[in-house]
Amino acid sequence: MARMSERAILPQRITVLSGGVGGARFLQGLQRLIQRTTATSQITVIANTGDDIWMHGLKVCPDLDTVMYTLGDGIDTDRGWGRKGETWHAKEELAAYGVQPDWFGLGDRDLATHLVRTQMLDAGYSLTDVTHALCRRWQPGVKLLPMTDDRVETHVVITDPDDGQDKAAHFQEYWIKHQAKVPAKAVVMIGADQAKPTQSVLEAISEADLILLPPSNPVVSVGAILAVPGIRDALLATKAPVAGISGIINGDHVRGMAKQLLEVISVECSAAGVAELYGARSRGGLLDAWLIDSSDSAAVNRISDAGIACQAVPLWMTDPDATADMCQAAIDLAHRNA
Ligand code: FO1
Repeated sequence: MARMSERAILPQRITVLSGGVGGARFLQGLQRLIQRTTATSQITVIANTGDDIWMHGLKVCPDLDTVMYTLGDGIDTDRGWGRKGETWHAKEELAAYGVQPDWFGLGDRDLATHLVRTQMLDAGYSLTDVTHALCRRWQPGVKLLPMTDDRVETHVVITDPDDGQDKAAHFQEYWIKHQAKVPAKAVVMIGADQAKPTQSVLEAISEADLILLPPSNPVVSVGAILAVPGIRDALLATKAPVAGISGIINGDHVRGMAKQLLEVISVECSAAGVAELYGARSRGGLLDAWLIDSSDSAAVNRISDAGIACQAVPLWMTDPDATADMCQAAIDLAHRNA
């Protein structure tokens, strides 16, 4: 652990590109770090919206809601998504009518969020405005921004186990109905090439003092954010150092389905493989610094040789203080190598 004197002071404006469960847990640790160092840093979250799905006529935004509920203390901590104290009567009633899909966990409390969001979208508000309005209730303590206000949906080309045919399934179907256990052949961000980053997103990148890539899924979470034209270029152009934290430990994802999806895009499922996917800033890529888990310390040289400053530290987000230590290590590493 670095002595106080070696510790970098926390940057003032920190921008985090986040997915859902892993990103939200990371953000809890970053908030804990700011609290315990009594810094006045401000966090802006650019959240993935590729997981979004229209469900029974309502717009559901899993990663925006998971960050909002987690930081607003409304999350069900066992599931990592959805509301604590949830009930499922509406879901049961829809199933009783034989309404499909019946595999999506639509909670009664969560339903209110989707109703408010859909009503506001129908009234002409942008997803950015809607998210801001929802956060007035939840007070997550961060500025929460969708990566774009345009429609982007991640689909996975799978071999349907029912008929052996290849088909494009919405990411949620691949993940929830099939539990990522069916063969996946491609990942496609539908609409990404026509989507635009919002002005708020571009400012959050260009005006940041530090940018963090949390241990979110590099293919469908961070990868979906990077698929929005203009965001990658903004990251290459910003003065802020970019530091990432590996979500792959000892050759496997901590949770989720990164292992399966990295295979789809032919990227090695390792801390080094993901670092090389993001690339070194000095060689046209994104990363100045990359934290890997202590168990992967043998990969430090390979990652450093790829032009990315690398350090091996404990990366298990067992509680906010452990995650805060990871964030401090990432900030120090970025600071030393900026
Ligand atoms: N994940 C599940 O594994 N099963 C579900 O039924 C489920 C429902 C759900 C509803 C709303 C929401 O915001 C998230 C939900 N998630 C569910 C999680 C979601 O699939 C993932 O969190 C992200 O899409 C991937 O990070």
